[in-house]
Amino acid sequence: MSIQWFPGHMHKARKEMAKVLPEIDVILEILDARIPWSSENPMLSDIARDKPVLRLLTKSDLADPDMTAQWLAFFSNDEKRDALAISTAQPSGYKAIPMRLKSLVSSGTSPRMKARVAMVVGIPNVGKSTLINKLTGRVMAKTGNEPAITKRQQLIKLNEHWNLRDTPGVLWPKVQNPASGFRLAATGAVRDTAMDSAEVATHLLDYLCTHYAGALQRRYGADLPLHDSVQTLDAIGHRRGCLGAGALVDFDRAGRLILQEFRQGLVGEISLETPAMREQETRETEQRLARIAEKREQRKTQKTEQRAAQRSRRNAGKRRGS
Ligand SMILES: Nc1nc2c(ncn2[C@@H]2O[C@H](COP(=O)(O)OP(=O)(O)O)[C@@H](O)[C@H]2O)c(=O)[nH]1
Ligand SMILES: [Mg+2]
Repeated sequence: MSIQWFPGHMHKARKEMAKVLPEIDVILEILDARIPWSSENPMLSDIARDKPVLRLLTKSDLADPDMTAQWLAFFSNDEKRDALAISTAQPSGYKAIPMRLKSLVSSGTSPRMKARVAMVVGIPNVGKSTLINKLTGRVMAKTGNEPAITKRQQLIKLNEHWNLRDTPGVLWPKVQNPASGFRLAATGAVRDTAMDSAEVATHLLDYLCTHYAGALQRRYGADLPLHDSVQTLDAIGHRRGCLGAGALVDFDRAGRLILQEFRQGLVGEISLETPAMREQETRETEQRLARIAEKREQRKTQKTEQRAAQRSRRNAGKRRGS
């Protein structure tokens, strides 16, 4: 199943989110520990400005523990923001959630009669249903390795002080940023059938050859070529027998094999983003947008000047003619 995000869907999701926000005490923002930047929904931070947020880095069993530690430090930088790594492989992370929720809202409030509400927010397939099921110890929400199968839920009781609420509507990831698009495809967050497996795999290999060369060589052979990702893919295809006509490597099959092994964690504990990359890409995007705005401004000024020049030529012509 593939999901596409259209402006109409995005507008509707934003409206639904804005409607429920006043009743929410804490946002539980679920991010993929391997891509905490690209798996963010870009609208959330501007509409939920003053809400306390507990960020949960899911699937941390698949991520690089050093990078996860960097992200946790990056995300827990003030009293309204906290972050925790969780994974189905380690229940201790889930168990810490109620305490963390409590400390995010405890400052200066008197005991309440009503239970508080934490809203579980995240892009499709990031692990929202799995989290809800783990927290409640029951199967409340369907899970699956396919996006958007969560049934609309109302409130689910976590304990006597807290209720959980699922995301209203479907949230999109950073689809506008091309580099994010490839990372989302590599992790399986978006299953865009229009995206070529070999291309996604070579993008992934570009990153792995530079940052996780050891892990690649352990998996696919110590003499694996690492200087050019197309050659790396070719070599892996040969070694794994992903061959097509004329005993040549079938790049599509080789690409699918690598993506599958990466998603299952067979290549190793790997993260595709760091806080430094987030800063840099944000800066680059801002600079790009600023340059576009500047060009637009320049064109507007040029047009105004051209029109004024035409007008004065016309007026001069009229004066000569009269
Ligand atoms: N390896 C790993 N897989 C997970 C973890 N949490 C969820 N998943 C898998 O991710 C997929 C999507 O999970 P789901 O809860 O349905 O995501 P949702 O669409 O956000 O509700 C499922 O195949 C889950 O088994 C985790 O901590 N580790
Ligand atoms: Mg779900």
